[in-house]
Amino acid sequence: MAKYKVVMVRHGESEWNQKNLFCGWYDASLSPKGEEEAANAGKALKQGNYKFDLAHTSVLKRAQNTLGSILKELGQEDIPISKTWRLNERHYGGLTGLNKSETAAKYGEEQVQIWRRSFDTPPPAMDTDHAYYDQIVNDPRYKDEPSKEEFPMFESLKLTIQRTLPYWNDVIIPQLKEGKQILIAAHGNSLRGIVKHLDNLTEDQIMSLNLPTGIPFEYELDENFKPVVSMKFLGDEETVKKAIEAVAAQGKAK
Ligand code: DG2
Repeated sequence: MAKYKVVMVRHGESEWNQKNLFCGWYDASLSPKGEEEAANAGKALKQGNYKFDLAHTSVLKRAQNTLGSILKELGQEDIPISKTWRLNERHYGGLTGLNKSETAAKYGEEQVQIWRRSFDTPPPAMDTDHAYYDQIVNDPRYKDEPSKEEFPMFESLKLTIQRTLPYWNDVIIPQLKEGKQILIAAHGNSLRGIVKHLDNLTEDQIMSLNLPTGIPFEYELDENFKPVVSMKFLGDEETVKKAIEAVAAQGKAK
């Protein structure tokens, strides 16, 4: 029987999703379509009568603004919001800022699929002369954490999970145990990490999972935090399917 519920959402389309650029820790804004997706996510949750006590998000504005928009639609803007780098998108290393299709044309679709979806093959590291190195490394939002030792220059999904899961286990689980209704607004890969953990997916199974932008999904969990209902999207099946296919296709050479 389900004892806990948690709702998660990948942010609405960002300007860099729209341009099909590897984004990672670059702090892209929502595109107009992404803003609309975020508002629609809020409307869908409102229609479903969702009420939240607490929300969690990353330190990146595409996730924070999606959350803000959802809470505004819900009329629940005053709930406490925790922001953590542990929910950030995976760090796309040297690929940050490159166009996914152009990268596929240059290195092959198979290589891009490995960089995007393999479990433990990381993208190339972000060198100190990378166009976005200074902007990311010296961003004041990271002045306290992550520590210099923890600060990534690239992340595979495996490495992303290693820094996201402690937050799930040490912060979110205790709040669920207290009976809190929780909403998490984060990113394609930080959420894929949580999904892999919850559904106990194999490395192969997680490779084919793509999360659509701006469509909330719910988990119902038993007393051991095992899913009773997995990834129930709040959207019609056809729309969700198309949105998932669109994400998968981003790594195709044109
Ligand atoms: C995308 C995910 O992250 O890209 O960093 O480019 O969720 O923050 O838009 P998000 C990025 P893919 O792994 O789907 O290529």
